[in-house]
Amino acid sequence: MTTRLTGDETALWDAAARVLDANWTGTGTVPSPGLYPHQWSWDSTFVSMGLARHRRDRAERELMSLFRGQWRDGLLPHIVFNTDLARHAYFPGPELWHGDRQPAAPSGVHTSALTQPPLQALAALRLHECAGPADAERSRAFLARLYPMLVAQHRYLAECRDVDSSGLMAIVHPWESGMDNSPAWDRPLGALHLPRALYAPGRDAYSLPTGEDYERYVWLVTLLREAGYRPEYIRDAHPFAIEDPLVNATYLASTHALAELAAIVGRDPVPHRERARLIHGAILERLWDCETGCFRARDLRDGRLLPVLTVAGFAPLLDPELPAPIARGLVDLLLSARFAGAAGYPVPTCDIQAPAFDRGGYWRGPTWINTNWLLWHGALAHGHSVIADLLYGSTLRLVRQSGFREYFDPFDGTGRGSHDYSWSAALVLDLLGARRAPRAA
Ligand code: 2M8
Repeated sequence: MTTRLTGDETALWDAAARVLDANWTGTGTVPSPGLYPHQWSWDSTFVSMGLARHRRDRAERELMSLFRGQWRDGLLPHIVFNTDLARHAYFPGPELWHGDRQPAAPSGVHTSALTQPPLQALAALRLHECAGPADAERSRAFLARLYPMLVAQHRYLAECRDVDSSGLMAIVHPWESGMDNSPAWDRPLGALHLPRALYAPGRDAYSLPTGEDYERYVWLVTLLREAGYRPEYIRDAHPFAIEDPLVNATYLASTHALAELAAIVGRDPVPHRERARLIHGAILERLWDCETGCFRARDLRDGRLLPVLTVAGFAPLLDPELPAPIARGLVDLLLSARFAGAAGYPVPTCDIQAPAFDRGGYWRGPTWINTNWLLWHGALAHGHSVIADLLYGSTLRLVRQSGFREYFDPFDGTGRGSHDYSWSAALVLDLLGARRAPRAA
């Protein structure tokens, strides 16, 4: 695509690049310096997709910095801590995880012991696709270094997170979904049996006001930590084990990407293709709900689908082999008054008509740039240009109006959460870059 940016788009591009420059630490990019001062895995991965169009040298370093934290069993942690910061810079810091006592944890790097949507192979492939002829050889060499780490990450997911032997990966904590307080998690979180002592005397442990969510998050980490994060514990006993459509749609997209990367670096793509086929089938078989016409998360502890429709339910659009009638149905639901149809600034993260919907509630209603971006890709993959154009336009309108905020009110576009949020800036670079010729770093 050789379209030139307009003056307005050039200004937006420069503003986005400035945010990423300011949030660059020298080795990686923090999501936002005040609120999130460490490196987060899906944040950094989105950032690398934007940097691919701006500073590919930094995009490579971003991914490598993330993989510095990879555990010996392949787990790619969701946080790599900057230990130069004061202990109270962010809670929970390294002390919650006891990584230093885990034989599989890396030495000399402090990390969490959870993961996040596995988008890294997809990012690596996009990085390669964005490389000009002058960078082609260097890009191949980078992929050759990264490929074994990606394979180890995917092996961990297949061996340690396929809790129900279904082909899908399970998340064991809401933080792993990236959509921390999504209303989808209310039921499994509400069913947790927390020790009474964690609560102020006389309070009902099961009433789940928002303020108690944090105790439940920390309690889940405590259980995992005390079990040494063992896969057998995760499989047989951990009370939170969920197959989420967004997490698994990214897992599928990255598995496809891994097959392509294998071919590029001269390795065997077939095992990745086979795994992708398995994931594709299992998403349809286990997470598709024909009654609501949407994908829903499955709670492996009671075998039931979780009731609330969220933006995660549209993420299987990322699967290029999703049957066309299902893709069409998803687009209709997306355009309906439950999602984009009643929001001036789509896509809200939760069904507007659900009682749990909260226009300012973090992952309970606001619009986020990363979920819009994922759906934009999904819509493009299925040739649904009307919804793709709607997502493209409304995402740029949000940042033009309110800046690179963390999330946005879906009705009036008011910016919320932190300012100068990295993935909001990075994905705008990618959106703008998708419609113009690459420019030199
Ligand atoms: C939020 O999650 C962290 C915990 O991992 C938090 O609430 O402190 C989520 O929005 C998550 O998706 C994101 O990766 C992280 C950093 O931006 O913040």
